[in-house]
Amino acid sequence: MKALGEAAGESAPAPEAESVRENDPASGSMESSRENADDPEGLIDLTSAEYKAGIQLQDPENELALRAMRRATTARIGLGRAGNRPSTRAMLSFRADHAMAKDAVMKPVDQKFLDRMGLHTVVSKCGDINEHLTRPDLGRQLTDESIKYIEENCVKNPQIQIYVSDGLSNAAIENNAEDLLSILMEGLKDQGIKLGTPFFVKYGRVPTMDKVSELTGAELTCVLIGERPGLAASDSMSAYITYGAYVGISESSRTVVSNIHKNGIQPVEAGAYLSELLLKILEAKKSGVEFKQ
Ligand code: B12
Repeated sequence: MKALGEAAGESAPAPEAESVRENDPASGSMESSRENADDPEGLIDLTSAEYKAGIQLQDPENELALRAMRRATTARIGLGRAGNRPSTRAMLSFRADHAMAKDAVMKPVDQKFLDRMGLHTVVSKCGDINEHLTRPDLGRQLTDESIKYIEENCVKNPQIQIYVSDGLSNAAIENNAEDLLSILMEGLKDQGIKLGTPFFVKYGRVPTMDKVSELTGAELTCVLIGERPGLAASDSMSAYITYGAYVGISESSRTVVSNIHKNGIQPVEAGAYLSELLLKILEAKKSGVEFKQ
């Protein structure tokens, strides 16, 4: 009761307000919750990196060590508990991440985004998102109409064919492809590389690139594709690269650069790295396990 009285007093600061977690969005203090409830602009984004870097445990034995551990991993550690249940904050954060992951898979890539990028859409043999999720074999094949489009409209026999595909995360494409693709294409053009016509494959899987390679006659093919979302990142994109790809080529012939997103490899940085990597693979005339970086 004494502590309560002091905390409520006008001159005495509340013990919670003096703690090092005063400005920590993840501190879980009643003070910050109240502030946010009054000010909708100040609502905490439970999925943000800033929130996740904070700690939620009320009285950690070694706060510095716990902070260091939380910064070192995206795993859900040091969440605390309410009795034998997760705290409300931990539960809400989990559900928010899960919702982001579901949205990333289920929502289609925004057509406005594709228009802005100037990417024409071709489609795999999957008729809808449920078929895309349950029939990876159909996701690896293109419809006759898509094949015709590529044959009639795309640059033939490029040295490098780059294209974009939703894969398993539309958010990955919307958040990363624009920055990366422009840097990558510019970098390769500057080196005098003959580039293929970029386009977008809806409901695509990684090995769809083998068909694209056959259709365009590309020496080297690179797909920017959405990774299966997890609870740490729902908008992570990968670049899969195959030299001399054909339908049925072994997976070990691919090189992959994964985890391209705002809290992983930054898309601009990945664009610069990839343009160098593609040139090296082109020169070596091999990709995947045979290619030594
Ligand atoms: C799902 C997954 C798998 C699944 C793929 C099956 C499937 N369709 O779901 C399984 C369990 C088989 C798998 C196996 C392996 N994987 Co894996 N996998 C992933 C994961 C979690 C998501 C991939 C994804 O979303 N792809 C996009 C969708 C649209 O592709 P898809 O067409 O449905 O599926 C294809 C790709 O997933 C691809 N694939 C999956 N893993 C790998 C790894 C390599 C090196 C290559 C070339 C291709 C590849 O194979 C699938 C079939 O064609 C990523 C993590 C990440 N952050 O990306 C790791 C990841 C890509 N895998 C990795 C590794 C190391 C492997 C293995 C080499 C592990 C091993 N030692 O055996 C094998 C290689 C498999 C292969 N195809 O050659 C690493 C690659 C690291 C790197 N930069 O080289 C990653 C990044 C995980 C990690 N952080 O270490 N994987």
